[in-house]
Amino acid sequence: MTLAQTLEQFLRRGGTYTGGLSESITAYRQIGSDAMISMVSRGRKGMCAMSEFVWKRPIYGVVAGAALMTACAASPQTPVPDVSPVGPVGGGSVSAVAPFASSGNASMDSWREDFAARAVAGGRDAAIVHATLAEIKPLDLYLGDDVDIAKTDVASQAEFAKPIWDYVASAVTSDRKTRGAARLSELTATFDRIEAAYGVDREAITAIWAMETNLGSYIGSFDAANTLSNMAVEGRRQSFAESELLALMKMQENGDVSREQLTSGWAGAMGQTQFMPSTFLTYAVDFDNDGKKDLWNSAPDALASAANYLRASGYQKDMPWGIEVLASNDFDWSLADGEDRRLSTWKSYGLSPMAGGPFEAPETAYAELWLPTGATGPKYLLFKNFNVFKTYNRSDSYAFSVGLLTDGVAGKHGPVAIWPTELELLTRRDIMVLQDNLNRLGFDAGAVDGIAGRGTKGALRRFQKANAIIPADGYPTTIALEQVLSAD
Ligand SMILES: [Ca+2]
Repeated sequence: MTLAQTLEQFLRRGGTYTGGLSESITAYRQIGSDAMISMVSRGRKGMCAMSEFVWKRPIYGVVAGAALMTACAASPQTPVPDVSPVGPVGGGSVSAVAPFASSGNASMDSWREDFAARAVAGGRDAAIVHATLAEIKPLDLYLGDDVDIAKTDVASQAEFAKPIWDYVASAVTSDRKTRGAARLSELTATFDRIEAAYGVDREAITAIWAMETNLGSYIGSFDAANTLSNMAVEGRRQSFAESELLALMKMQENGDVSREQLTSGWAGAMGQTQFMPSTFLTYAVDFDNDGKKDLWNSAPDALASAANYLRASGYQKDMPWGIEVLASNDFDWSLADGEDRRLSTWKSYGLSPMAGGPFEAPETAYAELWLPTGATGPKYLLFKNFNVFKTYNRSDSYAFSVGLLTDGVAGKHGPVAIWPTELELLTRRDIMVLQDNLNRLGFDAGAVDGIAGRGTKGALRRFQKANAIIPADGYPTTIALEQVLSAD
């Protein structure tokens, strides 16, 4: 189950993020440990603006909010078509939208009056604008009372990041592999057509399907228009939410969907492969030829649409996403620096496939060396398809899990190397201290945010290299923190 799904199940059982500490603790218990890894793995660059919203919450809310961050990146994000209002079209009147009944929230009501007028001025159909926005209601998730309470000192909270091996264990389950393999064989004819049409490997599509909605078994029960309206009123992602609402209106104008069927996850991602409305407009296809682009009920439509999106993101058929590698004990781990090098170069440095035999990729292919837990855990060469997975969700842990599921549904299981579960993990406060001191020493770790993303790991790696510390793997352990603290 993905974080968004866990969160949504919690909400459906009557939970709330905003009703006070005890309920927030409930949220923490149910989703907290799943959530933190995304904060650690994603880094500043990949965090969506929603994170600013959750960072203001008390610590348990912050932990719960981390799931929001995950899910706000949990759907295709690029490219976003231009669906902004472009000014009056055809002399249409901005007062053409029928009056709305109050939503019960004054801010929501005034935003809706204004936005509906702008939507119609931009050329949207007044009746569809009205139908889209008529039933919106404030959700605690976005507009609850405690959004601005507790100017939280996140740093003071001794929360541990969830290690990547726990994330992988919950995402890459034997159940998902088994059911994914079964669905692959049931849908052989469909996948034959999809591969021929889009050039995307069926195992990768199935892995995305498994990660997003458990193979279509969990597609979300929010109303997309309502959740996006709440996001707009909350304000921090207003222009994004409004663009998506306009796309939602265009979907209806195009006759692709009816107002009633627009269910989504809590952040507005829809259907079995979790498309945002703008992504739907650009990439959704009617692959079963019934006249409807039905990503909710038609697996062929949803899977072909995902393949269409992955192709546009640069997917390379019959190429690996990643290959687990072996290296000698004296290997220079500082080469795990995010740089792409040719496979022939990596071979000349002594890397070989963990599974034995030759690398199943061309010598000229580019890959980066990735050490999810530093020098003592599994190590991977990551190829372009890994970054294509990240266009669905920018988290390394997410893309890694998609990759492992891609292999898993084909009967290949990894990683082979043992996770270093004995390593002492840093608290979020520790990571902030680490970042602050790396910055002080002139190794740019970026913002001091308690999240050990690629920027922080890169700074630590450069510090280790400059101080002849071996291994220079950039992995933030308690030992590494002590070394940084004792440096002048
Ligand atoms: Ca269809």
